Amino acid sequence: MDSVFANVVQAPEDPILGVTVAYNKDPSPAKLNLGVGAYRTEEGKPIVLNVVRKAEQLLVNDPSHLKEYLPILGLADFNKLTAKLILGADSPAVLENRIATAQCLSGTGSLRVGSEFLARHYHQHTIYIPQPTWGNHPKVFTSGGLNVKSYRYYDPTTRGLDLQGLLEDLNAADAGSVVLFHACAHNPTGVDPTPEQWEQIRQLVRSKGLLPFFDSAYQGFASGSLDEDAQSVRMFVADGGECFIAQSYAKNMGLYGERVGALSIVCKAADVASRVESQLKLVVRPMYSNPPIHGASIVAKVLKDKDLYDEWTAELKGMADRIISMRQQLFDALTARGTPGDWSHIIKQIGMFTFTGLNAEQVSFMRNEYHIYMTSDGRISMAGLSSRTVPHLADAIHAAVTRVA
Ligand code: PGU
Repeated sequence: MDSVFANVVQAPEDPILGVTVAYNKDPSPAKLNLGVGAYRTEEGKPIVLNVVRKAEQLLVNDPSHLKEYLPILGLADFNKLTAKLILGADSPAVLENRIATAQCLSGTGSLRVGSEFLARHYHQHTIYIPQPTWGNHPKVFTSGGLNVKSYRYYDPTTRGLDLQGLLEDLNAADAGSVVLFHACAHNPTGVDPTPEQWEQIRQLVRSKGLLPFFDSAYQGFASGSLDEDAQSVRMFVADGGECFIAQSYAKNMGLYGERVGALSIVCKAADVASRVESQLKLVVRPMYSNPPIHGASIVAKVLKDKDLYDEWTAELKGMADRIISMRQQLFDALTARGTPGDWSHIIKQIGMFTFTGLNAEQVSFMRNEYHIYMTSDGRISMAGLSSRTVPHLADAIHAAVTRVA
């Protein structure tokens, strides 16, 4: 008897996580995984932050720390502190209790819960996402019940922001549309608007009555400063208008597998926020009932304790600085090899990734000949690179550019 699933077709691997699957199968000792955005040390190893180890030790030693179910929207302390982290402790929205926050399954889960909430309670079901963007965005929002459209963002000829295109597209968007922005360190391009450009965008968004949805997956990872990387979001919240924010602690606290993040909905009034919060519970309860306790407890410990917080920001700055130094080293290595083309975007781009401009053929050449793995759009994770591996990558890029059209 045939299986009742005999007609199920083989699905393709995920464009980002599938790179790791292919990398793991490669027996070459020279292999290098620059696909997934996950931090590696100078030794090329994953890392658990010291401050996270300390917080975990404190939790283990605390007999009052239990494994009970959390409330539907998660750990209350965690939610308060997480909203403060992105908005600033002195934010009027925080002080006036105008924020509904749900602890969610990292950044992805926060985006998904936000999407489901919008599909149920917001009159406009269209969300505009930048072109290009993180590959999972269209899938999350479509699965979450929204219609996805895109706005121009990146200009490949200048390797910079297409501000004109962005403003034109948002100006032409249907009234009330939701607009997704990367709070900082745009993935995959590494191109962020300047503060002046953000201000222009903000004015257009508000004058058209669009609803901003910020994806903040890299706070502190771009500049090394948590406050600086939150400026775009704070600018939009300062005008008193409403917005959605999805936050992740995957990168900035290295809690990837703990799946810890939050969705905050900033409202115009406290009573609205409280009703919104009540409805968020109805979204979450049938999806996963309530979020996991461990990761959120770590984060709450770190954010509550001044010493732990200071230690965290120092470790975070260390990671951001190492990535920035990798940019310089790769740029210098290509310059030393006389690799054809202008590579200054490597040092200009912001955050975890360099959007190299390498095409899909060059990417597959580098995989086949050099065992270097990256996403097919030519994005490389600078955090996966180290001083030891820069020459290998520079050799591979040089060969790809000179030998593959
Ligand atoms: N939003 C953006 C812009 C991201 O880049 C990522 C992760 C997320 C959200 C989701 O992160 P969480 O782990 O759910 O908090 N992007 C990385 C990690 C791999 C992946 O695709 O999930 C990346 O390499 O693009």
